[in-house]
Amino acid sequence: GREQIGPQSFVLRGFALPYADALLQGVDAVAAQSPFRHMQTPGGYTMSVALTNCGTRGWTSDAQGYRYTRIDPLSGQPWPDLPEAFLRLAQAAAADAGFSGFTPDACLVNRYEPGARLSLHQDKNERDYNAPIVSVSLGMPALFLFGGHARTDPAARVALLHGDVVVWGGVDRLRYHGVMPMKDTPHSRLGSQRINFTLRKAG
Ligand code: MD5
Ligand code: FE
Repeated sequence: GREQIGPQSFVLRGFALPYADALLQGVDAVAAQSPFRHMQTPGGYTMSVALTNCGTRGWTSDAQGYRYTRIDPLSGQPWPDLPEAFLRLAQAAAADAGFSGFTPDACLVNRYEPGARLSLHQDKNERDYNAPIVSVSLGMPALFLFGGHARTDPAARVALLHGDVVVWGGVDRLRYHGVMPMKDTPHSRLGSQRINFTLRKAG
């Protein structure tokens, strides 16, 4: 089913389930080339979420700030190619939510272990806010926080489960959002981890 959580945001429950095997193979292939790592924030903290990227651009954080790069600073090589299954899923989900012709060039892959969280933030490092962002959740369930356009606006809580896909676009694209600290509710396939990857048009 398709749940509307904002004027231009939709949860597509279970949309990724038919692709799950291919998606997890893709995550493994990406991580073999560009391993998951805990990045530093500009404020001097270490992120509790581990991340990697694929596509022609990848999101990175260090003492200098947040930005997209073509080279993985850990491997010194370009980020791995976007797996075919990621692209097909993203385009199908975007079209389902009313955004046809989505051409992502970046994919940020987050890995959550118990206790990991993502504090409220906006995604503002992409060049073009007209393109949507497609998010795919695999493994342990998460409580997603969906806020407003001001940090202090109240946030709705949305449970995101294995196989759920969310599409954010238009007026919802710059809303504050985050992920509550992860509980340890092991998943049959992925154990005590949650993988979330987001397809974006960054360049
Ligand atoms: C996650 N990741 O569950 C989330 C899913 C991130 C991040 O937030 O930046 O890696 S993506 C949620 C998202 C993206 C873009 C816009 C909005 C939400 N939004 O307007 O609420 O690991
Ligand atoms: Fe975000």
